[in-house]
Amino acid sequence: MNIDTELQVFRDNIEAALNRWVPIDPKTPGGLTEAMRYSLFAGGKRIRPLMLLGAARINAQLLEPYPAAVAIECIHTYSLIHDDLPAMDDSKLRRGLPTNHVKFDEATAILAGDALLTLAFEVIAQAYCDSPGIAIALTQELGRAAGSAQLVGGQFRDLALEKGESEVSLQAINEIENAKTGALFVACLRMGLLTTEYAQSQWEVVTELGQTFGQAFQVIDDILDVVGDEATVGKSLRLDTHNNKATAVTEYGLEGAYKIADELTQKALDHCQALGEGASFLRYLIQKMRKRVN
Ligand code: GRG
Repeated sequence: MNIDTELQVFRDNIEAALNRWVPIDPKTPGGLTEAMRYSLFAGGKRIRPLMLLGAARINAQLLEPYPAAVAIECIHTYSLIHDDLPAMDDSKLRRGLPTNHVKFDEATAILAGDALLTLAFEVIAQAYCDSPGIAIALTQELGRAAGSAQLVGGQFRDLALEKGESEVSLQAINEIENAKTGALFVACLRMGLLTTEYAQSQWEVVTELGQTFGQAFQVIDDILDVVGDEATVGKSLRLDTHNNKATAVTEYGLEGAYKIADELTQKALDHCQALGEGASFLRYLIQKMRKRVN
């Protein structure tokens, strides 16, 4: 199978798995189901589940990776719904559509996010219950990456910076971006590995790879915030400028930011080298993301 076909197969399977699992319980109120699925199927790139599947194909497969991929996309979508709320970024556009709270209302958006966050852990518990050791390890990875020291903690620190409650520095910004973006990227790769017969040395490599790829992804996000148009990128832009946020672009200029994105992309590709031929899909994904326009 060529790699473009493989991407399409992965994408189709991710959509089918999301359809199957969300929501897990048919007793979920109709309005809540609608709000959860509205953001989940609004046309995201599915980069995190694709990374997980990319890591899951490095070694011989032990367990089906798709439920873990569903869990990660649920967490990511919840974080976007909550990030867009008036109390946070107050964004009107996401994935090319009105944000969840604009389409429904604020309370519904909060609850849809809460339900997706909770569902992620239920999916893992249910799908991997016959392999409790792996289920626990997957839960730990996801909980850590989504929790108070990483995703939520990074968001908290970001808001504190915006409110002027803490000192802006490049180091603080890098730490926040690693927490908000990098930690989940690392978790995707580790969770993918956990569904395979992996070697400990690979665990260290994917950790470095996830961090580096997360940084590259973030710098490209900063660039798109400046050079992109909302119709193509599909979300509210110029928020960084509006919020006076220090980014790779404000610190190093556009040209400097492109150079950093290239360097980080190359570093991520170098990490893939250590994972051998099995990492060819991850290499492809990293190259594709460098050229992304949304
Ligand atoms: C509210 C707990 C909480 C966390 C919010 C993820 C996040 C933290 C904020 C989103 C804002 C942002 C610009 C984050 C950094 C980059 C990023 C995660 C972009 C969105 O991810 P994509 O590009 O989105 O993968 P799609 O829509 O393609 O899934």
